[in-house]
Amino acid sequence: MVTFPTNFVWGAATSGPQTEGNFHKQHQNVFDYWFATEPDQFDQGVGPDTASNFYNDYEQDLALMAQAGIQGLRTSIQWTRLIDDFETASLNRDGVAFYNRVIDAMLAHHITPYINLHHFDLPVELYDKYHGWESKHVVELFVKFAEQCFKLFGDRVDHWFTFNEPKVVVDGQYLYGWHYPQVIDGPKAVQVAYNMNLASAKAVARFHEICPGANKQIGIILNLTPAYAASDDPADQAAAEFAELWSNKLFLDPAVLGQFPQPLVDRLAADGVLWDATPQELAIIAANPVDYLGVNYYHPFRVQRPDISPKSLQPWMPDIYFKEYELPGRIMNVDRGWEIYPQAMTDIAQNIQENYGNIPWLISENGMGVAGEERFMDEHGVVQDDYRIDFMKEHLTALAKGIEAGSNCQGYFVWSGIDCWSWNHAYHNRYGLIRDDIHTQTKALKKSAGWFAATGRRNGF
Ligand code: BGP
Repeated sequence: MVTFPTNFVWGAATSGPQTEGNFHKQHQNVFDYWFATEPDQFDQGVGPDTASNFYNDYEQDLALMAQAGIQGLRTSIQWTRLIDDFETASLNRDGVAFYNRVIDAMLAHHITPYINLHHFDLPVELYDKYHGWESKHVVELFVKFAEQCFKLFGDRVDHWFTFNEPKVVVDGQYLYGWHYPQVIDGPKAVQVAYNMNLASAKAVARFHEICPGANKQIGIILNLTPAYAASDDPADQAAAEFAELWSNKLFLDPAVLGQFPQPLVDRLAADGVLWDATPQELAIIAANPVDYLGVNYYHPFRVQRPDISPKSLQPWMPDIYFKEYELPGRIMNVDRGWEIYPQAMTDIAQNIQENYGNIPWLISENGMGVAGEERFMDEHGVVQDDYRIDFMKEHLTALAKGIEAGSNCQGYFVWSGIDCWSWNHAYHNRYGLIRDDIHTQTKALKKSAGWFAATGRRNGF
């Protein structure tokens, strides 16, 4: 049997923009705007405008999650729902009432809230006016929004996160164009990374002032993916070293250790693209490490030497130092196009234990997205998702090894509780323990929900 420590939290993760729907929302975030202006690139017609209808269905959805044994729910507050005026952070009454209802309903269902403040969902207005995360003014506006959240909900919410996967904002919105506003600019992406680190540290500082108390904690959610080198060849090793700095340590080091990794700073400075930082800001980052970490893990990062020379790519892009490749013979989640490699769970656990002071952490996302799940429905309409159960078992087994070795992992949050909207793939791949029929908005437990509940009760499998 694979067992977990007492008090290990069996949870689920989701986000506001991917579940709520736009109902009564005053402002658009970048994804609302993108979907409204370019709907053709998303299939199935259902977008963040409707999503999984959580705004209307939250009571029923939370009841189903409780049945699925979900003890903690990580979701997010949408900046564009809670706030009316971004400059003053004045409150939107309907937004305040909605999040109050949701948090109270979670507590009534004995589901512990874990609240995140930013899940890729920059208000589009702040991009139009200030170029979003490129601007330090937006850092200040984010902190004002965070303060409102802490004041409004800090009495009932003990566990907070500043950002979900800020590296995906850097990559998706400012470097490779996967996400709106599709800025493709290496030096700007470097500044965005710095500004988001600064915003996180400033929010951490305000949190501790507004919500003192040993039971109150705030962290950041990072998609930590060990960079595995293609070979022992020094060129591949150097590529993996840079990839590790750029993809993981860029956020992990400032958040936990209070400083940026020096080799990365040196490299960016030598390339003439180092961020604009002041000593005062660096002191804020140094003084405000997170209390705990959320780690999202889906797939490994396989890297090899780049096939372009550093001088050939102008303007600067990080890709001059490494190239992602596909490991021959790897096992794939074909629908999502991601390699399945559970061993990384053990490696991540070990890294946090050995290099980051064994800070408390949890898996804040892990899961399997599968297309066409109707294929696996039995005669009672229950999706027989044994593949998802196997995926969770394999990853949990690898995680348990890291915990046995002493890593301070305190929970596993599956992505996701209920099928939800995805940034580039809409409802194509389904991740939920609970199915959402997006045409009727009826929700039903999948087989994996029963397995998850039983695993939580036994604290293992
Ligand atoms: C993570 C995001 C989630 C979720 C998940 C699954 O990066 O934090 O919001 O979307 O990935 O990925 P996708 O939706 O792209 O299949």
